[in-house]
Amino acid sequence: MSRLIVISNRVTPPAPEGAASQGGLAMAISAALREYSGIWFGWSGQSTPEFTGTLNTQTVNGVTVATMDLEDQDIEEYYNGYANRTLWPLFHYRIDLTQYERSFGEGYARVNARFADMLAPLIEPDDLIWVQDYHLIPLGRELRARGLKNAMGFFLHIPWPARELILTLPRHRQLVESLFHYDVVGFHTEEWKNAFLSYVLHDANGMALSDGRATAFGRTVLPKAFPIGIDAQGFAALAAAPEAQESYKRIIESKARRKMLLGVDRLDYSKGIDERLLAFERLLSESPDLLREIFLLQISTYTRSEVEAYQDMIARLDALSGRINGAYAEMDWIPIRNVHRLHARDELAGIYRAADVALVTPLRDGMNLVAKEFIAAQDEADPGVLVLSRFAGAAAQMGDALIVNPFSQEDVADAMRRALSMPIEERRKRWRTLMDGVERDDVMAWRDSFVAALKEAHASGQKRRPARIAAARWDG
Ligand code: GDG
Repeated sequence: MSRLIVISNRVTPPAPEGAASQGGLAMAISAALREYSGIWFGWSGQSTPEFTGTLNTQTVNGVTVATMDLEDQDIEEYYNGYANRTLWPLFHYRIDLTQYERSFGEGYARVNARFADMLAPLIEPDDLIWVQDYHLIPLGRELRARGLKNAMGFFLHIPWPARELILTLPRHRQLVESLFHYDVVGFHTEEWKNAFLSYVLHDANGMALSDGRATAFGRTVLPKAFPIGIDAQGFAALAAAPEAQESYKRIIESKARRKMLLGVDRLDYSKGIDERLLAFERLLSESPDLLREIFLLQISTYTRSEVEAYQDMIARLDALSGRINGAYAEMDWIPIRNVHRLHARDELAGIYRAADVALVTPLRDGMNLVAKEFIAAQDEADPGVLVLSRFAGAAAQMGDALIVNPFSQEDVADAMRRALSMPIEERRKRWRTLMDGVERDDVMAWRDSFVAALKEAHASGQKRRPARIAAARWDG
């Protein structure tokens, strides 16, 4: 069997079940690699004064991880710069927050070349190469330039933006052209795939072929939707396990028979947390009967706190929840519990299970795994209700949630009211359909369908690759 080589920006070695360190992507990659022997390659998360080119290799829980440290300038320009100050806001429709600096583009190109230099010697001819996410779009091109002819796929975990937005990026052509060095380019949804095709057709003079492939820049690629899932059975078992029972019981006790609405997000402007709090405030002001009867537990964990947009957001969120609490709290009731602490995974599973309503209301989100985890964690006899933004990739699969427009406070407040009073039969019926989907389209299905498409696209051998690939420039 071919080895699977997975490359992502950060590598977090597979942690024991229930550990806090594993986010959605890390869980997905660990699951993918456990089946296939292979390597998970990427940045260690550590900095070094000068790049040494040293590779650290270890095998944890049957998965071999190979990491390298990056120097401070790399981290600033590539990670905090091009990835988190340019591509992340732009791809989440926030051109108001997007910074276009030439030095960021240079750092992005330099680090992608470093990844390729370190990785290329580890690759064997039969290996399947699977590159993850927006940090590493040019990596396939860099590997091809070093002579690799392997099956090579790329998966984008965030939305692909409308063409009007991507045109604001200096050197957008180079970015898109890089994607044509892969055999397969995966997106979470048809919507993101179609946005990519729209650029290819209108701005790259390309064509969509009847078999699903697209051609442009003299190359052919298969763009395809592969909606990511979670380890549904594993998560459901975790939520029912004794460790999760502890947090479940603590919440049930502290609810004091009130109903709990729950938000769980990485603290990020794309997640629509401010807008959610404002919608909750609206609910409180419009429904006096609900005062003292409900509360919102908002868990927002810090990420990327080096970037100014995130520091501003933390201050805004704390001020907003403080203001709402100040206006509505009573001596024995607080409407918003604003929590920034990171919870262990089993603790989180228990919290999901104790919630009556989950508010997953991002303004733009590639997929959103919290929506799926919430469903998997429910007690089927008494399941909670999912309120889900139509701008999350998950909405394409989870039509039995209460779908809302997160930009409309009225819409979200109405959905909260409806969720809080939904009869048990309707809750069970909606949950059953949602759970069937979460179980069917789980993370194993995601991995298997991507790997199968990659093998097939590569074997079809239609691609004509030039013998030499000129170095790309990213300093626009
Ligand atoms: C990107 C895309 C796409 C959160 N708080 C805690 C904690 N979490 C975990 C959740 C979930 C993960 O973090 C967040 O995953 P999301 O999918 O919601 O969002 P992103 O991190 O933005 O992920 C997204 C995803 O990639 C996969 O393709 O769905 O659209 O933006 O798993 O549970 N985990 C623990 N403690 C916490 O306090 N242990």
